[in-house]
Amino acid sequence: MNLTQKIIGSHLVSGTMTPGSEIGLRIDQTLTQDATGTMAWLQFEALGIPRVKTDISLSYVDHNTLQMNFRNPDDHRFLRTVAAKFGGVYSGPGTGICHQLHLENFAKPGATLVGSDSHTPTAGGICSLAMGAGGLSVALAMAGEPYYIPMPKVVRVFLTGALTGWASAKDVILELLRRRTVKGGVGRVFEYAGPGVATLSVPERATIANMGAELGATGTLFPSDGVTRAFLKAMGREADWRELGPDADAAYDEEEAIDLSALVPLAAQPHMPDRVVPVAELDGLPVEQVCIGSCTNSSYADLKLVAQILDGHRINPGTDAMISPGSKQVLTMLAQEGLLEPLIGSGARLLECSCGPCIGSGGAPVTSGVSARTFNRNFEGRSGTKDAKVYLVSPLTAAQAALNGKFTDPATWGTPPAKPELPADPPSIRHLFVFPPENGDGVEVLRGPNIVALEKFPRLDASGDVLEANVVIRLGDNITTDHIMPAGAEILALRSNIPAISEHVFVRVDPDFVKRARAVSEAGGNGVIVAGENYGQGSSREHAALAPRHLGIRAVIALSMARIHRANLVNFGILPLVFVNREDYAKVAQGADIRIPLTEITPGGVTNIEIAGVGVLPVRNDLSAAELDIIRSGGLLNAVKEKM
Ligand code: MIC
Ligand code: SF4
Repeated sequence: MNLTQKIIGSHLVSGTMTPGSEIGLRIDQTLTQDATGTMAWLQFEALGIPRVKTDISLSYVDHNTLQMNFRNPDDHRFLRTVAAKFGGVYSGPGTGICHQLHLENFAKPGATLVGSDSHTPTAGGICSLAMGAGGLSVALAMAGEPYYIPMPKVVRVFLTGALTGWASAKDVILELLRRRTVKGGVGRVFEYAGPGVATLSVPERATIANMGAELGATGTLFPSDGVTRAFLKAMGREADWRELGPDADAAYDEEEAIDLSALVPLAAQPHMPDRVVPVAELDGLPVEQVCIGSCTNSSYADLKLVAQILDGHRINPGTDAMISPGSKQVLTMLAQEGLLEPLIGSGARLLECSCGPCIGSGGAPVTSGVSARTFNRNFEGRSGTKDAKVYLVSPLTAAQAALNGKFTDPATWGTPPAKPELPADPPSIRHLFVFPPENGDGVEVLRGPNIVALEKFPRLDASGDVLEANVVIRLGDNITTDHIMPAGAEILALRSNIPAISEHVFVRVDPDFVKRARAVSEAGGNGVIVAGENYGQGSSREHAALAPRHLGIRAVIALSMARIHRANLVNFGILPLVFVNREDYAKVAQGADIRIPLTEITPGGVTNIEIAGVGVLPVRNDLSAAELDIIRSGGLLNAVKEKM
C-alpha cells in the first residue's frame, strides 16, 4: 500500500478504496479559523451535541484580527466561549496562523485532520492526512460523523537530489504548479517519496503540502521519518512520532519526478498560482511591495533566512516590506536569537502573527503596484487592490526584491545563507492555548449583534417536481471562491452575518449580480449559475455557497468543479451539475430560463434540462445517493436533523 491507502485504510468507515468512489473517514482532529469558524461552531451548536467527539478540535483566530469595530472582537469572544462550552481548544488573535500553529503543536503522523480552511493540508508535511472542507462538514466531523470524500487517486512525486543555491521548497511546489496547473491535482493526493525527501525539513515539507491546495489536490503526504521525529522532538512532542511510509512495492496511479538540484527560483505571475516562470525572466521589474509570511512561508527557518539576507542592509525606500511571523513561537525564536534587529533595522515592518495581507486584511498594494509575496494565492483583487499585480515567490526571492526594489536575476545574488536548523531547545507557547474545562455545561456562549442565527432552507422540491430557474450569471473558467465571495477586512467582518455578506457576492466580477439574483427570487423564481472549468477553486469558504443560496441560487451548471466547493454546494442544498457535452456550455446564455426535472435526477445519472429558446441539453451529476438526499432535504443540516 502507498501511504495514502494506509492512512485511509486505518480510518475507513464506509466505501472501498477505488479511486472516485465515495469513502467515509473517521476524523481524529479538526480545526477552524475565525473567518469560517463562527458558522462551523453555530452549525455544531445546532446539532445539539454536548461535546466534540474528536481527539482534539481547535478554534483558531488568525484571519481577521484588525478589530476595527465590534464585529471581529465579538466573533473572537464567541469562538472562545463556544470552544470552552463544547470542548474545543482556543487560540486567540495574534498567537499565530492556524496551519503553522497546528504543525508545531498538534498535528500527528498518521492522523486524519479536517479543517475549515483550504490550506489544512499543510499538516501533510508531518504526515497527517489533512483536508480542507466547508464549515458544516467540519461541524459534522466535530460531532463524530465520518467525513466523506471521493477516494483520491495517488500521485507519487519522486524527489531526487537536494536544493542548491537560491532554490527553496516554494520552488518545488511552484514547479509542480507550472507542470500541472491549478486544476491538475483535483481528486488526487500527492505523496512525496524518493531520496530527496530526507533533505527537506518538516517546515519545508509543510510549504510544499500547503500549496498542494493550489493544485486543487485533496491532500499532500510526506512520510514520517527521522526528520519528522527530530522536528516533533524540538516541539516537545516526540511521543507523537511514529514511523510511517509506503510499502516498498506500493503502487501509484500517477508519477511525477523532480530533481531538486535542478530547480531555480520561480515566481507565479498575476493572477493565478500556475502562471510560473523563472525569477530570472522578471529581471528589472520594479517591486513596490514585499510581503513575507502566510501559512506557506512563515516558519523560523524562512524568516531567519530573510533576516540574514537583510542584515546590515537598507530595504529599497520605494518598496514597502512587511513580515508576519507564523506563530509566537517563531517570533520568540527570532527575538531570542537577535534576529528581529536586522529585520527592523532594514526598514521592514513587523506585523502581527496572523494572515494579514494574505487575506487582504491590511497591506493592500499601491494602485497597479507590483507586490512580491511569499503567499499561496495571487487571485485578482484578493490583495485589496484590484489592479495590483501579485507575484508568488519564496522568502529568499522576496528578500532580494525588497533589497533591490525590483526583481533581479538570481545569478547576481551571490552566495545564499546556509539553511537554518531549529535551535536546540525551542521555546514552547503551549500555555497560550486555552484548553476547555472538563465540563462545559456552565459556560455561557457570548454573542454579538453581528452573529446572526442560521437560516432554515426549504426542501428542493418544495415548489414542485420541476425547478424553474433563471441563469443569473454566466462565467468563464477557473472562477475562485474569492471571485464568488471576496474577503478583505470589510467583508470578512460579515462572515457571521449571511444576509449582510450576501450583498457582496460576485461584486468584483459583476456588481449587478446581487440585484439580478434578488429580482429573480423576489418574483418567486430560482437562480442558476453557469460556469466553465474548475468552478469554485481556492478557498474553502462555505459562504461562497451559502450566500448565493441565501440569494436564491438552487443549481450550478459547469464544465467541472473544485472538490471543496462542490461539497459546500451539496451541504447547502444547491445542485452541482456538469455539462455532458462541452459545446453546450456555449449555448446557455445569461438570463436564459431553465427547467430542471427534479424527479428525473438519479445519483450519478444524466438529466435532460430544458433551456428556453435552445432546447433540451443533457447534464450529469456525480452525486452519491446520500448527497442527493441531502440536496433534496434542502441541505446537510436539515438532512442530519431529519436523521436524528
Ligand atoms: C484563504 O486563504 O482563502 C482563506 C481565507 O484562508 C480561506 C478560508 C476563508 O475564506 O475563510 C481558505 O483558504 O479556505
Ligand atoms: Fe491565512 Fe493566507 Fe493561509 Fe488562508 S492562505 S490560511 S488567509 S495565511
